[in-house]
Amino acid sequence: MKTNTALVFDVSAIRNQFPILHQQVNGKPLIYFDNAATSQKPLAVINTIKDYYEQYNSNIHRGAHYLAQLATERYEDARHTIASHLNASEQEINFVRGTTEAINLVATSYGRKFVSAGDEIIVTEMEHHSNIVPWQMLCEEKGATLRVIPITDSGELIYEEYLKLLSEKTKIVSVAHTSNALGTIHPVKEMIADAHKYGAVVFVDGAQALPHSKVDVQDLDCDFLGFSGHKVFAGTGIGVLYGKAHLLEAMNPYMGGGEMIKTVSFKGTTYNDLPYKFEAGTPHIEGGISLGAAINYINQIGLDNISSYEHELLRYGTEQLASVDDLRFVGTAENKSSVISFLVKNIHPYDIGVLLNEQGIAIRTGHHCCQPLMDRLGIEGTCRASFAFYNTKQEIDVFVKALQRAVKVLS
Ligand code: C6P
Repeated sequence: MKTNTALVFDVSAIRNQFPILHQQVNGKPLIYFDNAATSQKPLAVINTIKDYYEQYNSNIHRGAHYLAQLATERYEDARHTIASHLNASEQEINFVRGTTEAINLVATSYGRKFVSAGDEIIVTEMEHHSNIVPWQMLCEEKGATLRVIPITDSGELIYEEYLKLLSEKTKIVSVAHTSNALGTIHPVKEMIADAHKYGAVVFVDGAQALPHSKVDVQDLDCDFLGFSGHKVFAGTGIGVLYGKAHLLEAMNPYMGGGEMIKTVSFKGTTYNDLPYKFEAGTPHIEGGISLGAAINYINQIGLDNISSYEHELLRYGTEQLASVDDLRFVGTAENKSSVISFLVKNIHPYDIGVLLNEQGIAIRTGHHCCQPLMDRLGIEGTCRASFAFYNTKQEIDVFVKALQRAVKVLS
């Protein structure tokens, strides 16, 4: 069936940009449905990393020579690309290792300074561990309290409960834009506006949003946002913390070292301007440059095209999986991204994962680093298929047949 999206979206041309997809696993063509864990990399990213090491590897910001200047220019160009992509300014874009580090940075540098005993921090019941544990650590240190927004059985926030939790005591609200385990897209813009009524700052965990949709930090009016490069078609070990400049200015540095200082003496040290204040030491140079390349790549395809194509994959995948006997979807929120979590009968998700792998299909099984969510749902884990724009309906057909075979063997 040709949809308007299919007309503008040449998936086979796109797949040709991803060399890893063209291989056999266990004698079958690889079907990669583990994109929420990490996405595959296009040639635009692979070649950027290769070019860096072949042509201009050098340390940045501190060299008079040609290679250092070129590497610095490319690194700062990438920051510019990311800033424009998020509708932020360059000084608000801090390179970090990933979402986990972005959250820890804010919990440490903002939290230690601005959260005190008796204050409250709000998260949701379906957060990734990395959006729970840093706040728990902060609460423990400061004598603050972590509050949790409950969810419905279908995996949506109970908004009235969120409103009840908000108060003058609320200092930070930290919420995933999109749940990695269920795919639920939260009403973050509304949540931010409500938190701001009480003077709280809001951290948006953008790990599962950036690969699939346009995120505009000014439109959201979020105070902080973090995301991971490896989920957005760049390499591992690089990510971004966005913060409003006046908040970043008010925060203490996260790590001390080279690059984050203006002057150092034994009498005292002065810190560098944003964003360097939060970038101590030699950074992940080719990581940052390749993240810029990845963002340019997805913008060339167009995030609106990506969203509507993936939405169709989600619709089709959900429809096809519904035909599998005794399959139960976990997370059926109205507003979802291209993640499908499910269970079949009483079969352990891991066993399904192993049998699918034998047929060349990569899905993820387990608690997806969301143990409190699994506890709330009364399950140990799920099978999770997560799609990217290089996946196809044909792959979904093969996956559903393979799942049926696996279920037969395991029943
Ligand atoms: N989720 C998944 O399979 P890092 O590890 O820092 O790149 O990202 C952590 C993280 C934070 N928030 C959300 C919503 C996430 O999905 C993740 C990573 C992977 O779902 C690995 S558990």
